[in-house]
Amino acid sequence: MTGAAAAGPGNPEPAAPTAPAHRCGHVAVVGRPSVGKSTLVNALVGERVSITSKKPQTTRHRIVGIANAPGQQAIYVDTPGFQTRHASPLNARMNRAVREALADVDAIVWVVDAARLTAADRQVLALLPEDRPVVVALNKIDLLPDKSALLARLAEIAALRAFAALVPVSAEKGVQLDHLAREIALRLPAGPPLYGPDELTDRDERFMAAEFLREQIFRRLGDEVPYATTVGIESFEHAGTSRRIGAVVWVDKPGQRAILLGREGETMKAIATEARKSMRRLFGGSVHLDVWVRVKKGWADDDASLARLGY
Ligand SMILES: Nc1nc2c(ncn2[C@@H]2O[C@H](COP(=O)(O)OP(=O)(O)OP(=O)(O)O)[C@@H](O)[C@H]2O)c(=O)[nH]1
Ligand SMILES: [Mg+2]
Repeated sequence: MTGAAAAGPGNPEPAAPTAPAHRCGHVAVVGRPSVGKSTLVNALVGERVSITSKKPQTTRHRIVGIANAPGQQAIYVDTPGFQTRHASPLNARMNRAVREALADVDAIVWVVDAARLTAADRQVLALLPEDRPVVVALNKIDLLPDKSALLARLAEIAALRAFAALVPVSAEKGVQLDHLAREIALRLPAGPPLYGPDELTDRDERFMAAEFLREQIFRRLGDEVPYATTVGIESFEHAGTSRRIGAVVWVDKPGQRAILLGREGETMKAIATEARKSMRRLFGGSVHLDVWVRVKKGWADDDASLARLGY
């Protein structure tokens, strides 16, 4: 007969497996465009490290956001929405950033819209390595009129693969994020923190300044100009707690420059004002921001030009 002998004097209880003293790992956040990946990373980090907008393909780079909790550090890797429809040099680079982010992470958060699962979602799932734990975040549950539909969606997704966990959340409203963070933490390996306690992202202030400008362009302008735009930082002076930043917004055509500037420069002024607020919040201290809009035809059309612009 097998079975453990009773614990007692001279027959000590076997040591229970102890939880590691500290956990730390990289967690890729992936999904099709606009499902709320960056909103989720910001909510988990507790600070806006990745820009967001209603328009698909807002995120163009791999961006790290760091979340510390007692005994653990989760290093979230936000990624561009995986593009399945339009082939362009920029999209190819963005998809490459997704594939590279997946290559060396300890766990994956696959973000889907709780309202629907599309062919594009399934294509993203097919990219996810089978040997890594995948936690599914069913996002935007605040928008579901009929909560019973969620049960059917959970069953539909659970049938696709053996997932580590499925968690309905609202990244925007902060619903069930603790639960999601706990499920993720269980999948982090033992290890010391890789970032200091005050670090929020792996990106520097120059990058964040350019991103906050791009965010306002995505949020404020119609369907053409944001996709024809990139931002470069020409100068960044840091003295004490104040920063003096010179930025150039590059567009593809003169007509787009006119739209960005707006009547008497009003549109650009509003964009710069809002972007500066985000910079002040993240950097602390004062920010003086000068922005110029310039035309560079075909900036997104070839690899050499994209590489020069930091893609
Ligand atoms: N109602 C609601 N809106 C959300 C939620 N999460 C994100 N959104 C909104 O969805 C839109 C897209 O969010 P993003 O975080 O930019 O999405 P993304 O997946 O990073 O998009 P790309 O970077 O373009 O792939 C934004 O307008 C967000 O405010 C949510 O939980 N509820
Ligand atoms: Mg994003």
